[in-house]
Amino acid sequence: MFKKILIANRGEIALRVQRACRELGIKAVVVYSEADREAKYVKLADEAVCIGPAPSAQSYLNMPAIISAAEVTDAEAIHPGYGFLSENADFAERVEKSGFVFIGPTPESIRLMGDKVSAKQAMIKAGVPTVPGSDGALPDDPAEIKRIAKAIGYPVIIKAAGGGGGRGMRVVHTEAALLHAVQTTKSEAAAAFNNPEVYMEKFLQNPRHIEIQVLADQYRNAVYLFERDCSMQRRHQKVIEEAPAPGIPRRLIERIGERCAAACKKIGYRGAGTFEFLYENGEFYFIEMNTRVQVEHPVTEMITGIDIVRQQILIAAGEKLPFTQRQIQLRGHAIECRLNAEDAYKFTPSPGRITAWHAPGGPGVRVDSHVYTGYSVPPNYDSMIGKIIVHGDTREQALARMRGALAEVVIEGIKTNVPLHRELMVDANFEAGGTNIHYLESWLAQRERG
Ligand code: MV4
Repeated sequence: MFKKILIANRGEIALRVQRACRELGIKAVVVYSEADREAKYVKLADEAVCIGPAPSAQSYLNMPAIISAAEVTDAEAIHPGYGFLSENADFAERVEKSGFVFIGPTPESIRLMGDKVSAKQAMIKAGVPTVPGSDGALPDDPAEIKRIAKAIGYPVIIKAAGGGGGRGMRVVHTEAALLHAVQTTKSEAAAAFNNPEVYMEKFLQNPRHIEIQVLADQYRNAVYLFERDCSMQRRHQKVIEEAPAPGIPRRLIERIGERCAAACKKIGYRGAGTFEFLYENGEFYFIEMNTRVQVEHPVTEMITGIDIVRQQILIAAGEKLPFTQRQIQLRGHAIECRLNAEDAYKFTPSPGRITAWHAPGGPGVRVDSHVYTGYSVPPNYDSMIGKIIVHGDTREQALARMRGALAEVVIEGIKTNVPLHRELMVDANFEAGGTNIHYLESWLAQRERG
């Protein structure tokens, strides 16, 4: 097993990875920017190395600085967390070329999934259902583009191969608007991702966002850890996640889960991963794969009892998965509310000093956060300051526990989205379960109108 790991991230995930290290008897080195000098995970770490000024480009995205920090501290492996360099294939490659273990998939897997056209083609080959669309990237010939759209049927969506997570997409409703939309998406993609390739899909109007968590080792063993429903989002930022997904038959989850695990084996995937699907009218359609640990991973940890970050580390150290699919049991229901330092309804960031922080507690309540009373939320990074995750035997119990946790939590000095969560947890449609990806935005618009 590793003796020392470097954590190339910040915030709550830096603390989460440290906790997994501590449990495994591994020393944790953190890197931090000048803006994070006073952060809790910096104080708690075994060693801490300042890697640059506040802007991410000069710190958490600074590959040479991070690799140097691993060299000077004698770390053996690097955990990238989520965001920042976590899905950067070049970083994974440089980490390994420098003699460290990258705690994640191979650079080849990251690259395969980073290009959404090659990801989709790999999934089709592996038998994972995808959204009907163009076979690979769109050709240049306008007549052919029109033919493809007509065959798919309007509305269609044009997506950049280099995009993902909602970046570089455009919906097209009519043939009259098609070619201009393709051209615009291509030029934007060339500028943003240095890759002008685009592809086309049938545009699904009211899907849910359901994702499947997987774990795979380097010996072609792979399992799925069920699903998460991440439909409650605004502008591609998830707000609430839960598992299991309300109302989806378990046999459908088993079928799609088996396909995901089989795909992992087929492509030689290793580590934790997430298959993102749109779910509409009882069907799953693959859209993207994330090759990192995700913000919402605790929801899955709560319903399976499996520590996903611990497994990432064990897999990277060359261990075999310690369980088979049939040993993985779904137990109860979990819900996560992301806590953001922002205005609850206007969503404007609200960095600054937290003058009071009281975390909720009690049975089935977990809080993953790096903040404390007196901590200053820096303005330089994502506004997420933590997550409340609850577990219950049933969805009703989990909901009751989340309502209780949100009633208990105290965060003063900055604005947070706690009031939004309190409202959503008593919303009749959320309570009923199964709302789609548009629900929150229309709920907010409705609320605005009064
Ligand atoms: C779609 C779609 C409808 N039809 N693809 C947005 C993020 C990126 N991961 C894929 N996205 C979408 N792709 C087809 N063919 C609707 C979305 C979408 C969405 C997906 C998941 C979660 C939230 C979303 C919000 C708006 C649009």
